[in-house]
Amino acid sequence: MPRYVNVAMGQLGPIQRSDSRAQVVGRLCDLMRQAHAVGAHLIVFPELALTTFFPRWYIEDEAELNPYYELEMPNAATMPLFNLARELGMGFYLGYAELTNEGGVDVRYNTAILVDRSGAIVGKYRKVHLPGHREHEPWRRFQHLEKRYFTPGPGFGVTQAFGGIVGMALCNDRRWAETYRVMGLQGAELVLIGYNTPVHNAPAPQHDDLSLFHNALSMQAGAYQNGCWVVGVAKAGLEEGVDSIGGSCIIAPSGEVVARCHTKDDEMAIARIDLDFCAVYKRTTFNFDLHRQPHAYGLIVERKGETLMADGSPLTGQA
Ligand code: CDV
Repeated sequence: MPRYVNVAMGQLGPIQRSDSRAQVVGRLCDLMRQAHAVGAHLIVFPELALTTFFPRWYIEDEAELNPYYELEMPNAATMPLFNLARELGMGFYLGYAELTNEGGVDVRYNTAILVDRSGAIVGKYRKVHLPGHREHEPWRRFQHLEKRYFTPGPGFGVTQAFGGIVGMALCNDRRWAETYRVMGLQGAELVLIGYNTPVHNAPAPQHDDLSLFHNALSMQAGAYQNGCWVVGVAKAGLEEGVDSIGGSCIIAPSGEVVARCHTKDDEMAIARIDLDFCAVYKRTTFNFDLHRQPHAYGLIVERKGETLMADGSPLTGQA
C-alpha cells in the first residue's frame, strides 16, 4: 500500500502590526481552501504565522508584548481554522508565539503545532535554536530579540501522523545539522519547517546576497543526509519595513526541490509526497545502523562551541 501524502505550502506575505488575528486567520483559511481544492491532505504555514515578526522591536512593557502571544490553542481567534480543517479533512502545521505558565512562572516559546485531518493537535514543538540577542542593540537597522522573548524548547520529537513519521522545526533550526539528525535517528520521514528570514543579516551583511542560497542549501542537505522529505515555508516580503526572503520549497530525500513558491506573497503550492521514497536513502547510503560511527562523534554533545579560533584568540560573536 503506497504511502502518499499531498502536502501544500501555505506561504504568507507580510503581516503588519495593525493586522488583526481575524484578518490573518482569514488568509490562512483561504490558503487552506486553495490547497484542499487541489487535493492536499496537509498544509504547512510559516513560523509566527498569526502576527508580525515582533522580535524586530525592543519592547520593555509586558502589556505591549503579551498580545503577540497565544495563551491557549485553539482559541477564539484560531477556531475558524480548526473548524475549516475538520470540515475539509485537512491537517496543518502552524507556528505561533506561546505564553504559558510553568509552576507560577510565565514562560514564552516560539512554538509550532501539528494538527491532523480530524482537527486534533497531535504534535507540539518549541523552537530550540533561538537566534539573535537579548538586549537592545541600536546599531542594527532592526532588532532580532528572539533570545529575549523566548525560552529554548526541550528538543526534537517526532509524531506518527499522515501515515508516516513527522518531525517539526522552526526557522533557525533548519541551519543546524543536529536538528535533522536527531529526528532522523527517530525515523523522521517528513520534516516541517516554518520560517521568517530577513534578507539583511546585521552581524554579517556579506551574507545578504546568499540568503536564498543558504535557505535551500540547509534544507536540501538535511533532507538528503537523513533520507527524509523537508517542507520549508516562509513568511515573506516587506513587513514593517523589513524585507524577508520567500523561497518556500518541498525537498525530496534525494535533496532535489520538487515544488517551490515563486512570489513573496500569500501563495499555495503543492507536491505529492511518497513517504516510501525515504527508504531508498535510509536503507543504503544513510543506513545509520550500518554506517554511523557514534564513538567518533562524542564532541558533538560534550562540547557546545569551538573553544579557540585558529590563531588562538577566543571566539566571541553575534547572531
Ligand atoms: N526567525 C529566525 O530564526 N530567523 C533567522 C535569522 C535571524 C537569521 C534564520 O535563521 O533565518
